[in-house]
Amino acid sequence: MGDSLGKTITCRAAVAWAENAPLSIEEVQVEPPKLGEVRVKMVSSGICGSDDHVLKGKLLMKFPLIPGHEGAGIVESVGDGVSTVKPGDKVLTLIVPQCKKCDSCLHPKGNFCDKQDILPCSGVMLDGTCRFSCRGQKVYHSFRTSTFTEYTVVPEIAVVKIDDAAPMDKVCIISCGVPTGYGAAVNSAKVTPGSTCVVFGLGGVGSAIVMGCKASGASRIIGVDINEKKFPQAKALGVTDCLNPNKLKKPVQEVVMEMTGVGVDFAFEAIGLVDTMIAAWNSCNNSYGVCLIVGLAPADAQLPLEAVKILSGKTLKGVCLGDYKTRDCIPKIVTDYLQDKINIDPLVTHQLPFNQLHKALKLYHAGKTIRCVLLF
Ligand code: COD
Ligand code: ZN
Repeated sequence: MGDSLGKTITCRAAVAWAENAPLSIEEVQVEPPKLGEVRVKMVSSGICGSDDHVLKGKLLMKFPLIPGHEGAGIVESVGDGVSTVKPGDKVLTLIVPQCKKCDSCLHPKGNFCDKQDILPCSGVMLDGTCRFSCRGQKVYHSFRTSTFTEYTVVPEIAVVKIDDAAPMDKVCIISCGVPTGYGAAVNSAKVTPGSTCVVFGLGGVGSAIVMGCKASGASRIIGVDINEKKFPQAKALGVTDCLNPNKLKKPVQEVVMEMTGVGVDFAFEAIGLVDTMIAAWNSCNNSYGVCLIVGLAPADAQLPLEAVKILSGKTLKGVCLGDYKTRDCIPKIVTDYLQDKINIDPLVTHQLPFNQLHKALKLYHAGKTIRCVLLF
């Protein structure tokens, strides 16, 4: 620690120079943290579907940038005014911060803090500047987290201390995938015992949704994915019926309706596509069904629904990070994991050293991973 204090650190990071360009591992400069900021030495980072959206340019982010948001690390140093974490603390980075001051943070039900950098993405820290540079050029942040780097700088409000006993090679997924999915089921939808559920998308987030539905006592969990390689793992987590929309003779929502007779109690969309959002909505029971949109749609997409159908009583709800107030709730999920109240291990299917990032992305794109964790 000591030596780097207050100085710029040169380290390795993955830089996306442009959308759809391959990531390149570069030497980057990481400035010291400014007022209210924290510099973190990364230990692990998951590869989340949202990172893929970023790299494909679906979120209108500024390039070059350092991607990644699902991170676990150790605080290297803190800027002035930082009081909630100190050097040496184990922390998770938070794509949705908790400033504890904005309307959303102060409202009992809100969690989408005003200070998030998702909608829209500025790519800069809260003071409007960047902490990264590479080859003399400014490099933008993604979601003010940027975890595909040996060191990153994040706002204090976007980082939280976790239990000292946390296994750092796995808990990074509790930074995003686990609360996003598991939380959508147990905290946001509050899936009820004996209920029927459908989960669109069986990636890392969809799998965590399945775990949450199962933990809540759902009696039937229908899993939908176009990649059948996801089915065995999904079944192991609690999916009772698997559907591949590409192999069905009818639209998937019609098949779900036939299977259940009345439509599901809870439908979850964890892909981020308009068509699957509509299919999830139309899979719900008309009277009491609840449809949760977990996936982030492309920046300019519209969601057309038959307006008349909303009258019958069903609910459409968006949810980000499981509706959890992140700094208050995420450390508790880590503690629950340490106490065997939730098992995230089946979600971490692959672990690779950071310098094998390209292999990790290949595995992700081949649909072979639930979560691949990069280790620094
Ligand atoms: N029909 C069915 N399944 C599909 C289709 C389709 N047309 N297209 C893709 N799929 C499947 C894929 O085969 C894959 O199994 C799955 O959908 C997507 O999984 P991953 O592993 O690529 O992605 P995840 O699970 O890591 O993330 C998915 C999200 C949509 C949740 C994520 O990308 C997202 O949009 N997150 C934003 C929402 C949010 O709350 N974010 C918080 C921080 S990420
Ligand atoms: Zn994520």
